[in-house]
Amino acid sequence: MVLAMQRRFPLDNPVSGYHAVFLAVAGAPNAIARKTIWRKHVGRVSRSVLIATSLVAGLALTACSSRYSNLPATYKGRPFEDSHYMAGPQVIPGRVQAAYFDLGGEGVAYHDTDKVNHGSGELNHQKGHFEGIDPYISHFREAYDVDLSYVKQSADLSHTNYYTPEKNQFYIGWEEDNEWCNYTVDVKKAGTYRINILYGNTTNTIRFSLNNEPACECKLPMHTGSYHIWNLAAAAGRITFYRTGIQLLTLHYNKGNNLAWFDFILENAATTSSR
Ligand SMILES: [Ca+2]
Repeated sequence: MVLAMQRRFPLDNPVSGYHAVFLAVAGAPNAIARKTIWRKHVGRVSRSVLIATSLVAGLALTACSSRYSNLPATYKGRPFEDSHYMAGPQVIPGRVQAAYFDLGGEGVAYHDTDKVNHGSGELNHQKGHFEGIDPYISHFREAYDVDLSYVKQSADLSHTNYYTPEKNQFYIGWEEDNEWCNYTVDVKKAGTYRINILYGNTTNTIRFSLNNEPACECKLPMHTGSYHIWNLAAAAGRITFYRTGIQLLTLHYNKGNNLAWFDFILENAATTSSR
């Protein structure tokens, strides 16, 4: 239990750091050892402050660990976060951003065919693709294998779209068959949802699995004529979340599209739900 929590919340986190010190002090063989550990890691703070802080930290860690207990036991990924996005798991009902796939790397949070990020890490370093744009946007997650870019005035908004995306909207592209991305999501209402998808280019079928079980097939209904001509696939598919709480949603996709976001719209709420 403790090891599992420490893996999920590394020791550079002050909350888990205090908790780890508390555990070390509690496990020390004698008073001298306890005092040494205490002073080494915490300094000359009062024992009551240390105990109170550690108890709070322990309770917080237990609550977080419990919150994530619905994820498949073997899953080692965690929700996306960075210096700009700190909202935690994406919420359903609501919009799941394709580019906010989980942290954890190849084979854990995603599968991508090659090690290059052909958008943020390649195309967007070329002239005409980054000037005047916040580097956070033009080079978003460029160190990741999953190929990402953003909606540009020149490429995406200088013509008529079937559905106009927002400027600077992130999307995943350069897709290949059998690639996938994981999203740790927070389902607030159990029930059946329809999924609207913002996409570009070809007709296609994409799939979602839920907690590693097949859950939904979505149809992208028409060829838009270009990766940069965008369309809304309304009610592209339907998915049922049988319970509320933190769950693992996996997007399985194929060659031929840009994918920006997925709107999960509740159609029929479940009469009962459980965590
Ligand atoms: Ca790639």
